[in-house]
Amino acid sequence: MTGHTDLRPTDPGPATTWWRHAVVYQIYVRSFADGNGDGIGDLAGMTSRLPYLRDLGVDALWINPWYPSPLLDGGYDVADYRDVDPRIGTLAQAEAFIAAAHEHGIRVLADLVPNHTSWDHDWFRAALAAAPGSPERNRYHFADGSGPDGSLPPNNWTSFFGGPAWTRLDDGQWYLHLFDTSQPDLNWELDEVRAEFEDVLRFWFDRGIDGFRVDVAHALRKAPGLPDVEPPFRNSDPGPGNHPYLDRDEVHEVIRGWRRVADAYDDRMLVAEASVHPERLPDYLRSDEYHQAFNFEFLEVGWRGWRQRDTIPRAVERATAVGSTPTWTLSNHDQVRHATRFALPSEVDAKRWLLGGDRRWLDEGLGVRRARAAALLQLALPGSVYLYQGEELALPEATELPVEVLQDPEWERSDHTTKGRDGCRVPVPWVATAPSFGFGDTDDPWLPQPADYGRYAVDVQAGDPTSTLELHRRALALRRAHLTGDEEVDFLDLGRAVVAFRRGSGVVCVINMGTRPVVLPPGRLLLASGDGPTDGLLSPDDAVWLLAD
Ligand code: TEU
Ligand code: CA
Repeated sequence: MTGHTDLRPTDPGPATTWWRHAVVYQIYVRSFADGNGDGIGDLAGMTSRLPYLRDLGVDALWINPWYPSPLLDGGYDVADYRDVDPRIGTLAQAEAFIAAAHEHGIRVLADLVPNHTSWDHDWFRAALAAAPGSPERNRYHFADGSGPDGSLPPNNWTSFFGGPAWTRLDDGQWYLHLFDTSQPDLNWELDEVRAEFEDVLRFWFDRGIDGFRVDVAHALRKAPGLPDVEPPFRNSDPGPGNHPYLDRDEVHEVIRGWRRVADAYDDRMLVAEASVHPERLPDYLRSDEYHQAFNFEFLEVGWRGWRQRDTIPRAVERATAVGSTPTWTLSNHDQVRHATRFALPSEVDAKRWLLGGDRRWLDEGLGVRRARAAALLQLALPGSVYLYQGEELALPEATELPVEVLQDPEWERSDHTTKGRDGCRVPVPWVATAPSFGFGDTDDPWLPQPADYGRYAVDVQAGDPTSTLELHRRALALRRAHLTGDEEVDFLDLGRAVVAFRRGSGVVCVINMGTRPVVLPPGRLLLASGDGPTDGLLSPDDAVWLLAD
């Protein structure tokens, strides 16, 4: 590697706002850090770890729901949108946490869950106490059953977690829940519902929240009359448009209302969790709608270079065409951690494999190596990166959780055909030799950690230049200095399973997802995920950042 060109300095310019190229770190509150030793992560723990997050170099945090909740779906069953669950802390602590994060130069996104409430929410309790046809019931989707005696569900919709999307009450009526029975869907036809959520946004914006990740952003509006799902549509699959409950055009009216609320404040942002067809995603990013949306195609394609070569440039094009920036995510609290997905042969469905799959297929070392390479890929691309807690440690999935400890409603609702998502939600290891690996002063965290999680602990990795944590720290620092000043990217063709591109500053990223070494373009080595190139060749499962001649 020879030659030297000066890096162009970062100049964000006045029109550039922070979220366009942020690194956002996702905190799954219950599993991040436990401040009081009761086995559940909390605000005290999060606050104590702010220096760690600042040193890592992230720009913002996305906090999974912290609201009062019976926790029947990990807090995505919200009982009160204007408070904090007592197990997590108090509202005053949340405000103090937001302020402390700001002092560390870190912004904070909260999680908005508008499709459904918990069955413990005041509105749903009032609906249960009220009569069929009442205004209280009209805030949700209550309906009479079908069949001669109404004993069949009103339609054929199914829950994302398995089973019918309807539950029957003693008085004979049914209510709709696209997720768990404990998560009744709200009726977004009502102005009252819209006004309520706009007010919730203001409530948190007034307390300093910098934006929201919006849960199941594509499911709010349902077709009038709640018709059956019929071919070509399928349940839980948004399809090409006009699906009875997914990705309906009416949903965009709701979004515009939220955007007006956000725009009344300075510099706030909204990011959509909308699992829609990639070609429909730009509609969510119009200038009066979301600022950004998650790009799940990148996550789903995963370690398949020949496909990423197409999907990555298209994601860039789609986002930039509507004035947004692309986003990159490899893991979150709903997915098998990618260090484990990448450790399995690409044809294996990792989620299914968790339940009784052949353990010999797993190559943990390969998973770590690829996770490191993929980190350099996503952190070099233009746009924002959403990291999931533990990903900076190459933390693998907890693959051996005994079924007795599973908490995800998917396990029961799927009739035990999937283990669900608990394996990616196991508490983070901070200290290799402490109780619960330093998660908290407890031997009994809410989910058990694998016996060997200490190998990945923060204290083991910190200061070790070969660790995945230090790789992330260096990559984030280099990114901040050289990769966020503009959104330019030119894709290079270096082979069938190779993703390669040059950024405006002159930084070139190459990742080899194939099986043969790749000839690198000339340039000075800035960062390598593995041992770095030999004789100008990049090995399979490795990535580098070069400074082009
Ligand atoms: O997930 C929405 C979603 O699309 C799910 O179908 C997801 O793909 C599924 O959980 C995978 O098994 C969001 C949240 O991220 C998730 O944690 C919640 O359970 C869900 O909404 C309901 O609020
Ligand atoms: Ca706690």
